[in-house]
Amino acid sequence: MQKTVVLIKPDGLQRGLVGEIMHRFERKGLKLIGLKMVTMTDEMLDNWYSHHKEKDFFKELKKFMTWTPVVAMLWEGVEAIAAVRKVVGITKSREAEAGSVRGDFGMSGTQNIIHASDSLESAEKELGLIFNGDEIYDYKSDMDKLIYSEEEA
Ligand code: FUP
Repeated sequence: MQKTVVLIKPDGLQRGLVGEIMHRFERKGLKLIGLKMVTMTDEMLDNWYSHHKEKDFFKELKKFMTWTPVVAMLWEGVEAIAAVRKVVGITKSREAEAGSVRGDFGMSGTQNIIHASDSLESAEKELGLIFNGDEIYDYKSDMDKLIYSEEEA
């Protein structure tokens, strides 16, 4: 099973969307294995968004991401990284598909409510930046029997 990191960004937290967003992942059939609030630091953000360091929006992005704490979640499931990205929607919220979190709740390409890991590499990196080993919960959910066939699970 894959693990993937989701952040509810400062706009999502302040707009009271935390419960709504978590509910969507729960109903999708993903398993919550980590959850905390985090104040992102300059250092974390330089690392997190290292691929955007040279972009002209980088300073604004960092300011936005430190506006308030974020809610960090770790979700687990079969091919969870791609599945979660579909729930999240594309970067520019006003063009994101209706039914996705960004498509349903946002208009901005910067203040876009939510982050989700986009590859195995980024999931591993982001997990390491946010969660300590003892904050990741390994438990058996009987729900998996309802969500997946035996072969898939
Ligand atoms: P995503 O994976 O959809 O979050 O998108 P990216 O990794 O490309 O971008 C990370 C974050 O940078 C976005 F969520 C918001 C910010 N960003 C901008 O502010 N302007 C841009 O043109 C592109 C990204």
